[in-house]
Amino acid sequence: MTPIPTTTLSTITPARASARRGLSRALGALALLAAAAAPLSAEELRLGDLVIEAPWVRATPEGARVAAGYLVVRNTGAAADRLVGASAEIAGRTEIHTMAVDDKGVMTMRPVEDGIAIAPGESVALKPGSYHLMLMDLAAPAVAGESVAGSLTFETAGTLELTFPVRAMGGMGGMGGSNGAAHD
Ligand SMILES: [Cu+2]
Repeated sequence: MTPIPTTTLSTITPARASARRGLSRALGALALLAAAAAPLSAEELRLGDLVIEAPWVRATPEGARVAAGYLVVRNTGAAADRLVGASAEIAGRTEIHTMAVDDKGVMTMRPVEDGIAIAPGESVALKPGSYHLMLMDLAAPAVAGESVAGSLTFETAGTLELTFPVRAMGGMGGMGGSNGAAHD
């Protein structure tokens, strides 16, 4: 007679290990949920690979003809882009300006020719004393505490509609006081 083989049933139940994996998966999912639930800043906006942060417009005195707008653009992509245009509801037209010291040592501002380049991985700040949006031919003042609807247009990413909170900030940076004297 052939001997009956003794079958060894030493299979280890994987239940315990699988339970542990399940728990860590659940914890991971919870962490993801928590991250997703954290609200983005109301003043941070995304357009393709670009992140637009902290847009604002400086409040203008009564009768002012121009106002300045500021923001930061961060390029999280692998290709360069350019800020080439902007608009604001209170302005007849909006230009992109740069400030520089001329050969007489006077701080002046002028429109940038080909927009502002934003290299991949870099961010560019439009800020007092530097690049800024120039809201021209104002139809209404920029009032602190209110906001101004507008748009930004980028060469590659396209156009983003956004609102600029209006803030009364000090006159430093060459844009206060005789606000707009350098413009016609
Ligand atoms: Cu300007």
